Amino acid sequence: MTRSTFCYVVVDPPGSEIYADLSIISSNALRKLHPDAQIIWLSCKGADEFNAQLREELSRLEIEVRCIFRDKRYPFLTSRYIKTQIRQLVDGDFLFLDADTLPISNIDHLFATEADIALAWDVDGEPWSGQLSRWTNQSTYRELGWRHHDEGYFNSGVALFKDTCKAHEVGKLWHRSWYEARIKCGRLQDQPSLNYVLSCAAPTIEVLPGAYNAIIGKPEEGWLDGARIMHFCCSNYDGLPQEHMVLRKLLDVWRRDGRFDVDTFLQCVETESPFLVPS
Ligand SMILES: [Mn+2]
Repeated sequence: MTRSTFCYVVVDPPGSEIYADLSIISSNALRKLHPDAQIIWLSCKGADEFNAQLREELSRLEIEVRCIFRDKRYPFLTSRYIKTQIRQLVDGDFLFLDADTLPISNIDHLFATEADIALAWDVDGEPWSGQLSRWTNQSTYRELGWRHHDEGYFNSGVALFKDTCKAHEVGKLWHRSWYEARIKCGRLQDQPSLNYVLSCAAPTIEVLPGAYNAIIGKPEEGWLDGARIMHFCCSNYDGLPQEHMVLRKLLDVWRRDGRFDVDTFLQCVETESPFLVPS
């Protein structure tokens, strides 16, 4: 049996390692749930350029770091530049995970899908944040004459790409369309272009239950039932998980002690709740 492959794009603002820290936490969770998985970080630096604490953990967790190109000046742009090319940069089937995700259950079965791509819906309905609302992306769609999938708008924080012709076509078009939106509308986000491409390239899509991309703060009920991958959407909070969240404690302990707080993680696995259990 082949090993499952999981990928992150890790690009930090100058002087910060917030996304590296979040990615190391998510990767630690993955390693607990998937001891044999291949974990790849795509970055704008090599493994030896992270701080000593991260370097040690990268090596302990056997994470492969690939430096795609070196440019630390425009982190938001660079991370999307890499993320939108991910299908071309990684071989075989893989699951992409945002740095601010936390898997809390083995998810190997996702790879068995017959579809080209698997991903979950984004927030639907009323706009409530710049990144997540379909509504706030409408100007980009209008300006470029784009449309999105008839049934809704997907979140790109958890996305399975199979090694199929159609998935590769989506990958190429995604990067090209993202580039077009950047040049013509100054739009740097990767979700508008991905949603456009999913509607026009028409890959087969497995719509994952929301539990595989349990977006914390989602205003709908039921989003955490049987959660398997939590998505804390930290970019809405300047990169930092909110105080009362499990991910914040995992981050604080990692930064303070240089270790993955297994007890807090296991509590989260057990309770399927993003909130810290009161002590
Ligand atoms: Mn995210």
